[in-house]
Amino acid sequence: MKKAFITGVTGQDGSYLAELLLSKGYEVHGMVRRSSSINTERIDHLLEGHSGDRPDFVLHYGDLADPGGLSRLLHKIEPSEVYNLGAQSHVRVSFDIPEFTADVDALGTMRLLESIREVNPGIRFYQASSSELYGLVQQVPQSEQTSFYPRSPYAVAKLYAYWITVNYREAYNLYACNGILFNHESPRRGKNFVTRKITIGLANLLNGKQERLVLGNLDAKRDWGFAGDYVEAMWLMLQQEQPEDYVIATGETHTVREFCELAFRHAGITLAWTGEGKDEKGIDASTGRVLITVSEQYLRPSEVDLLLGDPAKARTRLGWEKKVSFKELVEMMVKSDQGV
Ligand code: NDP
Ligand code: GDR
Repeated sequence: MKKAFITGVTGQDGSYLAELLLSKGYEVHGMVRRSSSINTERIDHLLEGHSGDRPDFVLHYGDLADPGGLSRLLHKIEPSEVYNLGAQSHVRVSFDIPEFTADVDALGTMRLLESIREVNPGIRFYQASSSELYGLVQQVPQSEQTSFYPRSPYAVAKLYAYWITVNYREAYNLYACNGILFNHESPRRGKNFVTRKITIGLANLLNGKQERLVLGNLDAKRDWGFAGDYVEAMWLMLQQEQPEDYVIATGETHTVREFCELAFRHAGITLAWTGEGKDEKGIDASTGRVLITVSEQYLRPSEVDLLLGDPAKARTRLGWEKKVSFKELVEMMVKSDQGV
């Protein structure tokens, strides 16, 4: 039986990856951070009916800031594959906690690679790299050949993690891969990322729990896919003959404004826009009610304006294709937050 170790198992991607690997017959070990309130809601369903004890799905306390603990876990678990999904993953928040972000996202990756080198260099390693590496737009669509220009403490930390993964592959011959994943969303997306904020906000507006949805930059363009599709690519990257880096994206880009329009349309509301910049408002075209406003508090000191990925290498080499379209993704999230 293959054994996998996942950092960030309590996050959006960790939960989908754990499901995928369990369905493939893996023994899955997940690392959980200690927190004052229980943080396993995305994976609790995997433990249901097992009296909290499932032999093929085991959780361990640990933290990417704690190198001794990482080594002890690798010794104890003896995994054949390690997926490093753990991170302070919010770009806006990284401007508020840059050192913590660098410690966990950059040095945490190096600590895990060091543990692999020390415990078992035969372990296959996946690093959760990000389209945020591209940052300031230099070329579209962005591919494995596009140069990087990170625009946030998060992206700079992920740049270190990207290169330390490449370096350990070249220096120590580790099977280590970067998945350069573009934004991917789901009903399990963290509530303060823009897509989920919109679909939850819409549900709250409809049932009267919220007056307005307050957003930041409506013009940012993102290549949004479905997280369930993207974890398959992570697994595929570790099943190849040679370790390589791959872009995973849909090849389509949409503005935050378009995401709002589509989400509200699913609820029968046609949005119209009035005003400009911070005075812009999204109104219900049939009633004139203001539903969306803009606040500077959600703008970033430096923004990434346009992300659009070219997944050609993943398609030809991994046989990977997205299954869920943008429209289906928005509908899935809207329905889920409305309890439909
Ligand atoms: P989430 O924010 O949903 O999950 C992040 C996970 O990391 C959580 O399990 C969190 O634990 C854990 N974590 C945070 N700090 C630490 C730490 N110090 N030690 C160990 N674990 C920690 O992110 P996603 O699932 O969306 O993303 C997974 C990874 O992929 C991240 O590295 C992210 O940066 C990267 N990525 C994500 C993309 C996306 O669009 N979703 C695109 C490209 C890259 P807790 O639950 O306790 O907070
Ligand atoms: P991103 O995702 O920064 O791309 O990082 P996020 O959903 O936070 O922002 C996407 C775009 O929407 C704009 N925006 C807002 N964003 C948030 N969070 N809240 C708002 O109110 C709002 N209004 C407008 C942002 O300015 C931005 O342009 C995600 C994370 O998952 C990273 O970990 C990952 O590496 C990248 O995707 C790829």
